[in-house]
Amino acid sequence: MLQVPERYALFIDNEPVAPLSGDTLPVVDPSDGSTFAQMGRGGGADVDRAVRAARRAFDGSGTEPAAGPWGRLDAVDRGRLLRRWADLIDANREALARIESRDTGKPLGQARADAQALARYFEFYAGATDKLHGQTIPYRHGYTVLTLREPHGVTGHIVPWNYPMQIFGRSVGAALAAGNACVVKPAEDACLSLLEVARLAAEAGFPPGALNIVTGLGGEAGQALAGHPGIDHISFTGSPDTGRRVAQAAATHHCPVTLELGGKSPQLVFADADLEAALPVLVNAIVQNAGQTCSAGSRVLIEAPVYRRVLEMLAGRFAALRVGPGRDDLDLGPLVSQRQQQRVQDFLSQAHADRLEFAAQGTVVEHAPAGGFYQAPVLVAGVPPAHRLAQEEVFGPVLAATPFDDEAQAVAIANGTRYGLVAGIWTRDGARQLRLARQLRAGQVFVNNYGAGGGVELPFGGVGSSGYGREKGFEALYAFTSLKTVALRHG
Ligand code: TXE
Repeated sequence: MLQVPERYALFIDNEPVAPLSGDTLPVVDPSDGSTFAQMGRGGGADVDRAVRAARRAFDGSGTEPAAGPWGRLDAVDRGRLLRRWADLIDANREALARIESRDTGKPLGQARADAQALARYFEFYAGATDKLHGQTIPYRHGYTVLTLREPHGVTGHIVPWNYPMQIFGRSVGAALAAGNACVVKPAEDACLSLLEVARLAAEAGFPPGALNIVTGLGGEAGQALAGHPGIDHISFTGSPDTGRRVAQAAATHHCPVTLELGGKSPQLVFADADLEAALPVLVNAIVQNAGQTCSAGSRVLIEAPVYRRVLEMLAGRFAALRVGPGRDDLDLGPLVSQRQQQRVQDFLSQAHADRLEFAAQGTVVEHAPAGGFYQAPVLVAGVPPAHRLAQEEVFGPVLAATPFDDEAQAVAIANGTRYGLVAGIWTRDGARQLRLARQLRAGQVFVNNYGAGGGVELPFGGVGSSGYGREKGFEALYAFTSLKTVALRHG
């Protein structure tokens, strides 16, 4: 059984190490606002230490590339290690879920699903390590041309606080499978589960330096990682503004970047839709993880003839939702931090001032501690497409409902934000399903379901301010490799 120690160190070369400064940051329990542990406040010098550890694991000490203990490992053996790690995560699933729930505030059941998804990522990528092929290319007479998929080397991963285990799994799982050594900077608001997961990697047998974790602040450890010249690829999940800063820092040494920057994802409900099937999915898509989900379905666009009916059905479900401490495993837990709570309340105050219709609201249970960061889920109706609530990511349990008259208007509203991550279509009309799947500006489109980004096998990522590059599935493996073309002239 994993225990929650009071002091968490960084994780470098398979060892817990204190930050060079000796500084720590408080770990806050969102359910009551109390500090229950301290984490290391890593800085630039710690990032440098972690990058050098990763380089040794990948390169070794000599001049030959990829000659370190990790870099020279056979693909099949990388897969076996990932598989062993997946099994250890599975065996420790309950303990990891409890840590994640306490650290992020999410309901225990949702944290359990995250731990399961993490193990599943490693299982998927474990099976892929020895199936990542190059090609032979027909070329001129007397030549043989082939392509090699080679790991970048050392990859950096900046992970947010909303789904630490899942986002770590999708990015680090694919990077390690492709043969890279990793340096990870978790979010200051939620990092404990990842330190435990790293410890399990050492137990599984990963060589020192293959996986390193530097906790700390975004502007310190995160910025240092993005700009470190020893990093060969950066994956970032977070806000568009920070994503821009990360890409700019990486550009100083021409380092490729994958950015996943959230969204304002719409679900389009047509009058012919199976409403009974749609309703629970529409609600879950914004309530899951208290709306702090990059792919949250935060806008629902409803065809005029069924607008009032759908609104009433949604309102009934919203009114029944209950919010409380993660350990109670209700529909929603608290938001991750006071800052996030304030952000959501600012959006709602503005909606109120603009006289938008608050159609329904859930309940925070009476026994929820006063110091916790609770926010009842809210359904706001008649939201004009240009309103801030329909344009910007709230990252909280707030669903904006807007009516539309016809298909063309629905597409125009759906595509009318700077984001483009996920979209959902609810209709029985097969031609419309395909037409809209093509017309909607998004990296993933779901028809008569909404994956909320789920599905380890499904490539995921955005367009516009939702970012670029793809994670998950086999696509992620391509992103974590660099393609080399070898042309042999043999006559
Ligand atoms: O994000 P940041 P914040 C969105 C969501 C949320 C808003 C603000 O709308 O309300 O962003 O959240 C690290 N260089 N998303 O402030 O700043 C930071 O330590 C390098 C959507 O938490 O983007 C953390 O690890 N790294 C999203 C990570 O970046 C830096 C998930 C995310 O923090 C850095 C989270 C810097 N200069 C928030 N500054 C999604 N796409 O799912 C911060 N970081």
